[in-house]
Amino acid sequence: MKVYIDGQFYAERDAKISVFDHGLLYGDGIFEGIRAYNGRVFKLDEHIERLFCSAQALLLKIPLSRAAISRAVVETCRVNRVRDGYVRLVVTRGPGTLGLNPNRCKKASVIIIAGKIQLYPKSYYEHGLDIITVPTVRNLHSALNPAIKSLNYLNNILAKIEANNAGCEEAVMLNSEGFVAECTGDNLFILKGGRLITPPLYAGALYGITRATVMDLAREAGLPVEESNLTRYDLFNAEECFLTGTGAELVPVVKIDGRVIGSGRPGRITRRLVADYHALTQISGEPIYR
Ligand code: PXG
Repeated sequence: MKVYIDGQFYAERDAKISVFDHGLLYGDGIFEGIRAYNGRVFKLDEHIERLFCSAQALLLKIPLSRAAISRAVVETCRVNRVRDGYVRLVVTRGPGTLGLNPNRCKKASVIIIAGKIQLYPKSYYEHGLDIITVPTVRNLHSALNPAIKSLNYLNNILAKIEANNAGCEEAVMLNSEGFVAECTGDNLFILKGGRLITPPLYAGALYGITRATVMDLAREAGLPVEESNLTRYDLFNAEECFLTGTGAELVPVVKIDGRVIGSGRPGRITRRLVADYHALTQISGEPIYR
C-alpha cells in the first residue's frame, strides 16, 4: 500500500508523521471516511465539501484547493489499484510546539490512505443489530459541535466502549435534553406510520452523507421523510429501524434496550432502501480509471 502525505507517496512502513503534530498531541484535525465502489469514488464532492466545512469551523487552513484534494483522493485510489475500498482522508493541524496553541503550527498536513474496507459481518444485515442506549451523552453544540468531523472522537469512543461492555456493536447516543442524536459512527432512522423519520441535525448528529443519500432515495420511492426529535419511546415503538454510514451503508436494527423493534426482523422498507442504496453505489461516483 502507498500512503499519500503532503503530495508524496510513501510505502506503508515509511508513512509517518511527526510526534509533534497537533493531530496526535491534541486531536486537532479533521477527517473523512469515503468509499469506492466499482472503480468510482462515491459522493466525493460531498465528502470534500464537509471536510472544508469542518476545517472552516476549526480555522484550519487546508493547504490544497477542493479540486486538488479531490484529485489526490482519486490518484491515491489509482496508485493502490482500488476498485472497491475505503479511503481515509485526514487533515491535521501539523507539527508545532508543545502547548495547544494552533498558531504555533506552520502548516496543516494532508494524509490519504486507500485500502480495503472492514465490513460488518453479513449476519448483521441478514438478522439486524441489537443495540442499546448508553449513558455518555452526545457532545453539546456549544462545547464541541457534533457536525465537525474532528480527530477528537472520544465522545463516540466512550459510547462505543459502553455498548461493547454490554455485548452490543452500536450505541444510541442521546443529547443533553434526552432526545436521540445518533449512534457512535452512524445516523439513525425509524419508520413509523409510513413515514421515514430521522433526528434533525440540531439534535446532535453528524451531517451524514449516507443519511442525505437515503433521504433522497426514500423521497424518490414516494416515502415521506421527516426530521423530528425522537425519544427512546419513539424508537421502541418504531415499525422499522436502521442505521446509516459510509462504512455500514444501511444496517437494520431489530432490538433496542431489550425491546424488539417491529417484527424483530429487518423490515420491508429497510430492505428496499438497502437495495436502492446498493444499486446507486454501483453506478455513480468519480471515476478512478479513465
Ligand atoms: N455519525 C458519526 C459520528 C460518524 O462518524 C456518521 C454518523 C455517518 O456519516 P456518513 O457521512 O459516513 O454517512 C459518521 C461517519 C470508521 C468510519 O472508520 C466512521 C464513519 C464513516 C466511515 C468510517 O469508523 N463515520
